Amino acid sequence: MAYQYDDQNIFAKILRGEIPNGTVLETDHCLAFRDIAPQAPDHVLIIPKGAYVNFDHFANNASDAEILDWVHTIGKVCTLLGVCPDEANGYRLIANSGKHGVQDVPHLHAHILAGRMLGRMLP
Ligand code: IU
Repeated sequence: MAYQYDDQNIFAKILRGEIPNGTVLETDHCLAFRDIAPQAPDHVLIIPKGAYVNFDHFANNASDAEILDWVHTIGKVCTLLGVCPDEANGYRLIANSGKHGVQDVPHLHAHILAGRMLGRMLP
C-alpha cells in the first residue's frame, strides 16, 4: 500500500506552528489539542507528529516509540480530562480512517469525546 501524505493538510500546518491550536498536551512524538468544532464538552484530538495519513499507515510503519507515545498520550489525555471511567463517567475513542470511515483530515488523529452521555454508535 502506497500512502500519499499531503503536507498541506490542516494538522500538518498546526504541527508546523502555522495555525494556532488549543494544546492539551505535547510529547516527543505527539500533540493533543482541542477540536475546533467540539461534539461534546470535552473533544480532544491526539495526533502523531510523524507524517501518517491514517491508522493503518501509522500502525504498519511507525516506530515502536511513536506508537507507544501515541497510546500513552491518549491515556494521559483521559487522565488530564478526568474522564477515566467510573459509574458516572467515560469517553469514546475514535480514529476515522479513509473514505468509508468518513475521515476529513488526512493526518492520523484519535478523537476523545467525553463530558456527556454519547449516543450509541453500533447496533
Ligand atoms: P475527521 O475524523 O477527519 O472527520 O475529524 C476531523 C476533525 O478535525 C473534526 O472533528 C474537525 O472539527 C477537526 N478540525 C479541527 O480541530 N481544526 C481544524 O482546523 C479543522 C478541523 I479544518
